[in-house]
This record gives sequence, C-alpha cells and structure tokens, in this order.
Amino acid sequence: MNDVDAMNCTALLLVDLQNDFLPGGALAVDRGDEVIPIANQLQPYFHLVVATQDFHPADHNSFASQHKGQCVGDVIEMNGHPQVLWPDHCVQNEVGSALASDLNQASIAQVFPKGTDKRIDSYSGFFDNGGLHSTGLGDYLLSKQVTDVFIVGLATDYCVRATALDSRRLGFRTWLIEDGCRGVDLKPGDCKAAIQEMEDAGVRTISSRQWLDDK
Ligand code: VGL
Ligand code: ZN
Repeated sequence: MNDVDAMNCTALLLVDLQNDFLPGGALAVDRGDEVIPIANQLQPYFHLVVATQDFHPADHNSFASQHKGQCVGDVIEMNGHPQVLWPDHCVQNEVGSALASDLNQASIAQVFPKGTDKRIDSYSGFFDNGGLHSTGLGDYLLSKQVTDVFIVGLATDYCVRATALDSRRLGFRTWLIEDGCRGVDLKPGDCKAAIQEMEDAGVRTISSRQWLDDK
C-alpha cells in the first residue's frame, strides 16, 4: 500500500510527450518512446489527466539557430538566466510540437502550452524560467481540488525536473513515476542528479508497477 488514500485527488501530468522529443524528432530523448505505453497504461487510474506542451514560435531565443556563431549545447545568458541552446524544436503548429501519435489523448482534460514567449524559455509546466509568467496549470489543478500530482514525461533533467520542483513549491504532494521518464544527460549523470534534487525537495519517487499493483 502506498499512502495515497481515497480522500486524495490524483492528477497524472504528462510532460512534453511530443514528437520532437521521440526518436527521429528534432530533440530526440534516448528511448523517449518507451514512456508512451506507460503513460497510456497509467491514465485510467487517476482522477484527472493533464498534459504540458512545449510550444515555441519559430524564432524562439532558445534555438541555437537564432544566435550567430553559437552551437547547439552552448550555454548563453538570456534575461539574466543561463540558457542551453537547443536545435529548433516543438515549433508551433508543426508536426514536431504535436503530442505523440501513439499517446492516448482521449482522457486528457486540458493541455498547457509553454515556451510561447520567444524571449524566455519555460521548462516547467507551471511557470517560465524567470518564474514570472504562469501557464495556468497550478490554478487549474487547484480548481479541480488536486492534492497529488504524478509526473511522467520528457525530459527528466529539464522539463520534468522543473515541473516537479514547481509542483512541490506550489504545495502539491508530488510523485515522480521514474520509469515513466527519460532524460537528455547532456553531461553524464545529469538525470541522476536531477532525481536527487527532486527527492531533496520532497518529491517522492515511485514506479508505475508500484502504482498499478495497488489498483
Ligand atoms: C525540453 C529542452 C528544451 C524538455 C524542452 O521538454 O525537457 N528540453 N525544451
Ligand atoms: Zn523547448
């Protein structure tokens, strides 16, 4: 038994399960496709399913292509924050930004786009990287009386990490479904460090099996 009881309201948060983060995509996460069947299997066992969507304008400042002389993987300063430069990805209304075609989308109550302002990136599904602009996800979850946020998605060391930390900060009991996430590991060990940081912040880790075995 885990300690989520019937009094709690559980939300499954699908982070950036989009074509560009899957093998063959512009910012492919190694074995990112393996989390899609896990996300599908989990969905029926939550009160609410919501998703985030990385959704950039074509000239987003996080793209290396927008910075003369800079390469993918370089880190620059953007609005006073360190910013990794990425390949062009998840461009609005292109196939790369669409939710993964194998993802069951029928039960997704709402999709929250992020990274829509070209001037600043947004790893978290709740706020931009400056912590200023809200996507509305937090208020939405509160309006649904959600107490427990369970996270699966891509990528462990970027958007999953930032989303889980903000979820904790906003006071939700927050769970990382570890086998439901894959990461980038630009530097080897980044994912491991991200998981440690989330745990230190009070995020609890669980496997999809542990959750499903209880049902
Ligand atoms: C992400 C890098 C850039 C992510 C999004 O979803 O983790 N990573 N944009
Ligand atoms: Zn992005």
